[in-house]
Amino acid sequence: MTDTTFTPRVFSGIKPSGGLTLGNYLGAIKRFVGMQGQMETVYCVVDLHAITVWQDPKELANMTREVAAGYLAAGLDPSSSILFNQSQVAGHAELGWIFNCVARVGWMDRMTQFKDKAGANAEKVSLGLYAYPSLMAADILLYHATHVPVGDDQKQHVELTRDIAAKFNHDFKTDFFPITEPVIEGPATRIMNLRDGTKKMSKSGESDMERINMTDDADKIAKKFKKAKTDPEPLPETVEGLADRPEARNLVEIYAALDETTPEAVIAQYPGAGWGTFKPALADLAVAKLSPISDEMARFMDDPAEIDRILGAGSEKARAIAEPILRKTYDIVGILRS
Ligand code: AQP
Repeated sequence: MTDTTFTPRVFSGIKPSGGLTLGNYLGAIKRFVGMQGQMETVYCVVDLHAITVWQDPKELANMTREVAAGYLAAGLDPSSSILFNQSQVAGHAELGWIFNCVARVGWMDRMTQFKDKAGANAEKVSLGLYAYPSLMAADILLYHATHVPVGDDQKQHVELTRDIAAKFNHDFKTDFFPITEPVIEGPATRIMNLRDGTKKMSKSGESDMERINMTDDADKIAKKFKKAKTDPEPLPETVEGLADRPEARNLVEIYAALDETTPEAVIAQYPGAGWGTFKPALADLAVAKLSPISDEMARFMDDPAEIDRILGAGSEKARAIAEPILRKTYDIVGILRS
């Protein structure tokens, strides 16, 4: 056994599989930016994950830039965090293959996100979609990341990462990989679909009306919240009254996350309010918080060469951390390199 201590390091990523949503912002980006400066932070645009489902080759590079623009516009500072796109650091795919040989088929069969995404079509989806959590483990462990901020939907994948690290360490009698901690906290760990409060808000959901996009203008945001599904009851007097009301709870949690407060404080501010009062207030708050970010995103997107430069420089810094970890992994596995 080697005595290894791990530098505290954050890793997380977002797929460029569509435009960023309010769920990505509140559940991920805003929290990523909040961890900047507290420890070393490595943030990625995970383009190899995006291609597990069909992506138009004419759009993919631009979607990758748009996610990078979202990070930057929300306050990610490339001089204090490493920002890059996954495919520019080949070690992700290399370590992903080694982890495909560590992870067990039975573990992958339990991944609920695969079941949700593949649905009745499981025979026809790509092998990449099935293996994606093992590549995600590689993304994290290639940097020996100790902390992974994610939304609630990714909890099972971070647990799988821990299982892969533990099995690798056990099989090769080492303690080379850390047992990473998921960081899932705050009022916005699972923002729900505006038309169905039992489903997660997703980039790739069927209807544009079910999500707020980071690039939506004020009119669109107001219209989407106005049309958001709710039950007929007004807001309750206390937060316990939201228990069996998924759509109402979702709108209150969105308000709380945008306003950096708690659902309790939101209910205390709007006790018994009707939707005709609460929805416009929520729309105004969302516009006030999101429009400076979407303006900034547009400014970054006007200069794609600058985004490419930032991602290229970030990739170099990422490779400097990843390469020794990958080399050592090959040595542990016993792979010949001349
Ligand atoms: N609705 C959400 N609420 C809170 N957090 C969310 N995240 C995604 N949706 C929500 C968090 O955003 C990060 C990046 O996710 P991703 O883009 O890599 O993958 P995803 O979770 O599969 O996101 P989508 O929007 O649902 O993408 P598609 O539709 O393409 O599959 C993660 O930390 C995630 O938890």
